[in-house]
Amino acid sequence: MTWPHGPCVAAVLGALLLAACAAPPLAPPPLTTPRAQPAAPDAPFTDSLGIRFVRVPAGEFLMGSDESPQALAQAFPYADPKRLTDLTDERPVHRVRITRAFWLGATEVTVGQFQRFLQASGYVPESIRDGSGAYGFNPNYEPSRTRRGDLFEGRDPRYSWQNTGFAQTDEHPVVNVTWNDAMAMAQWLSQREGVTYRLPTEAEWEYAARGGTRTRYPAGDDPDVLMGSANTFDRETALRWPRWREQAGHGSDGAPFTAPVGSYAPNAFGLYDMIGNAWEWCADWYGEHYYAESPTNDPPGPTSGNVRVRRGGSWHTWPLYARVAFRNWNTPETRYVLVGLRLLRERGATAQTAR
Ligand SMILES: [Ca+2]
Ligand SMILES: [Ca+2]
Repeated sequence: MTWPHGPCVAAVLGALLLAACAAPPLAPPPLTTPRAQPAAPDAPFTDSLGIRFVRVPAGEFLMGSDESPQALAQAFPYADPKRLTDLTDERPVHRVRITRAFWLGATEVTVGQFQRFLQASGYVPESIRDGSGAYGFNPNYEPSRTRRGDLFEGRDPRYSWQNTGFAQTDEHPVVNVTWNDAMAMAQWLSQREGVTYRLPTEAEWEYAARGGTRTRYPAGDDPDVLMGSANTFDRETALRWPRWREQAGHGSDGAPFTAPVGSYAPNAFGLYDMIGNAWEWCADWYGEHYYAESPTNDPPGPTSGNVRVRRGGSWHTWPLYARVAFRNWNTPETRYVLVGLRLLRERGATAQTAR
């Protein structure tokens, strides 16, 4: 489950010296030999940290949702009616044009990729740098006995990107990372590889997640489609949070906590886990009324704000909030056990840097 607000709790870039390798002079190729060209410039590739990127083409889509509270109540009978009327920031549905193709991480950034970033850059994540830690799962923790009533134990210095309280391999999505951490990773990669890495805008994120669909989820309208297509709050997860078992998906999706990235089928663009697993930070400031004033072409989000957008839901998100149009946000220094990131790499990457 996820509250619309989530926890609102309060970049240093490392330097990398790349050794320049002086290549021996090459003889000019014979005239009959074509110049070396990437065989398929738009084919997926893997960057220097091992992040696999796929090409998302330019295009148009209808952003947002105008479903009525009545329609939502039919699909989500256990939802609090008040919450169904609170979703006005998804309106109006409006046409958005993504004018440039871009590369997007096929998966969320993994624990292993984030660790390689830290090792190569010297960057220290915010939860460690400020000493206050992050959030984690403790089976003995009881939310109702705490002042905040938060779903997870924290903040606590024992928790960080390295310790969530449940098992995380190098292939699981990194969580407990702040928006500032995400930006630091993107900026460091940009410097290292000479091309722009960044977070997707909210519009780019929804366009990529929909993959041409207009349904509640990329796999369809019925909340039950989540059980085979995404890692959300299922019956297994609800065993640990029985208070919200009625909100859970109708079955098991195979993962009570995070799942290794790419465990479920990709969408039409070849992107995995856009819905569920870990929330994904977006570049934008959050604007509740932004959709009414959004430009059509490449909307960048509001010019100022207090909180940053996150999208897609997580392993702990109820089906209502795992809808592709749902919007959520947190302060840039928030670190939470449900929130990770996915990176965007702008086009212009050369074959030499793409491996
Ligand atoms: Ca699950
Ligand atoms: Ca996700």
